[in-house]
Amino acid sequence: MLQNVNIIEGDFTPNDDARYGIAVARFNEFIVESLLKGAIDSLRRHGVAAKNIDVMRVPGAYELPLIIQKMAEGKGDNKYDAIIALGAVIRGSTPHFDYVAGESAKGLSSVGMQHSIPVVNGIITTDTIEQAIERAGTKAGNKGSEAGLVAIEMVSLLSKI
Ligand code: INI
Repeated sequence: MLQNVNIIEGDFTPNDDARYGIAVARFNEFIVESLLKGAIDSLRRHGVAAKNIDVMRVPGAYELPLIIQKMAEGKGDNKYDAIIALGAVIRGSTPHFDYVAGESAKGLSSVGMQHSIPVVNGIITTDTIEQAIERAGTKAGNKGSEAGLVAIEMVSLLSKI
């Protein structure tokens, strides 16, 4: 069925010029620092030079969309080909979980669409701290590493269309 069609997809071949921004929330730092390590590790292992990765820190996940919007507006040397948002919103420790989680996810997708740039959602939302630990480099992998891979694939795909 797929014979003779043109399939266009991204790959993980490094693009020497691509620049990646990572915006990281400090809230739940213990978890989020593992996501950050994972994201940087993914990018570096796939050939992205350290000088092409910028990390910006914000207080909490709720602040991520604004800083990512500023990053997406960057031009020249401050232009990013993809931006990764990293944070951890844990229901157990916040009464306004739904608000913080919902608003940050909505904000990220709106910036991505507005600027036609991949904004990768690496904000984990869990019921418990244990689940967050599982997604930050233990049983359930590292969502930061996955976000790094998604960013590379999307930069590659966008360069082909
Ligand atoms: N920010 C998070 O990144 N994760 C959380 O779990 C969280 N909790 O628990 O409330 C959280 N709150 C802070 C929020 O992101 C803002 O920094 C704050 O509301 C100030 O705007």
